[in-house]
Amino acid sequence: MINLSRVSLICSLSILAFITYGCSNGNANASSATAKPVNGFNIEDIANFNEPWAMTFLPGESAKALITEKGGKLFLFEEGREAIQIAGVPTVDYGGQGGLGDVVLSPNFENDSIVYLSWAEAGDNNTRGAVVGRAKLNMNDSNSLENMEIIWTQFPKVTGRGHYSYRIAFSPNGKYLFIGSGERQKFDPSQDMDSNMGKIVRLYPDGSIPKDNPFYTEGNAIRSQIWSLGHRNILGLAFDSQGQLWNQEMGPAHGDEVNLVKAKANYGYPIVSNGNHYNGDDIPDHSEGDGFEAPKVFWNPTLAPSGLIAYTGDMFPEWKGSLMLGGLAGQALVRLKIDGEKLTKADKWPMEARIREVEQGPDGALWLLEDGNGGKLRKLTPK
Ligand SMILES: [Ca+2]
Ligand SMILES: [Ca+2]
Repeated sequence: MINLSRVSLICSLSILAFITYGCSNGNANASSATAKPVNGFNIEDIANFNEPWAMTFLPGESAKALITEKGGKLFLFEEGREAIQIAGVPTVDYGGQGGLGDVVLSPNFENDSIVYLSWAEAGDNNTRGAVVGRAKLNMNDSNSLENMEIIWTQFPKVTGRGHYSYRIAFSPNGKYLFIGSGERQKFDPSQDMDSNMGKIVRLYPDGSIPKDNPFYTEGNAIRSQIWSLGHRNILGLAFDSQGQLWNQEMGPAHGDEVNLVKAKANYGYPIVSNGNHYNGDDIPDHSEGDGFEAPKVFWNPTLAPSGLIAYTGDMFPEWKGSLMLGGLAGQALVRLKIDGEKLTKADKWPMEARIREVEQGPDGALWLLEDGNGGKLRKLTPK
């Protein structure tokens, strides 16, 4: 359901596109771009998407990216051009928090053209679960995905449509694939070693399991995947330039976290959290010596974080080496400063919209995707 007043505002400079496309399918209309300075940077509105969820830039100097829409569409976006819909996306179980999720490139994309996607897959008896698949992106004679193969499945499939997480990140050397697997709003799976829910898993790019994973010797197909546990709803996963893996996750009522992810570490959910249950029931806060890894930063009240990158560009020199993430409920862009294993809150810019995804363009510009119908693709450059 599109909120017409909001969409007409967003599309005020591209009425024709609104009529033709419902202002949703990657309406990359250069004439609609507006630049207004906000807190030290200019923001240009570049295009609109329908419930955009994730974005990743392609190699090269032009701003060319793949963008997912939660309803199940994948677009090839190029600045100044109409976005092209990519065929061959698998059927997704759309609803609640699920549908089509993350998109990332193979570490060897320039040679193998392989793209990784995550989505919600329906199971039997009204159950569903996240999966990760990979396919070849053909941009030559067709714009389509070929030979899609599922390489990872969330286990078990459960009822409900929340907390899939399904964020994907490759290690800097390209050797390992990390997947954030949410606890599906079922609480206990985060501590249950016979489920890969509420975990971060570590695989090889083909989905096979590295023998040096921390629980590999327990000889169980699920345990052997697990890298870290005690997570809730992981909506951002990124390596920094020192090779450290960070995740952000939504806490229960407040207590959103950014964690430095380490092998075998237990991040405590649902036993400890700096938030509490939505029904008001207390969850003890993280405390020294409780046996759980405490977050490096947390938010109370909530930010409802979404998206996560480590900024490496030259366009905003003062952001170099920082984590950048969005806020959904918090409607903000956030910068966190990394100092070794320490993390501190540096900046929080109000964006007056739910921010779903953050990415760095090839020239170092920062790109944001807003959440929801007609969600704007916005480009930030220095003032
Ligand atoms: Ca991304
Ligand atoms: Ca608490």
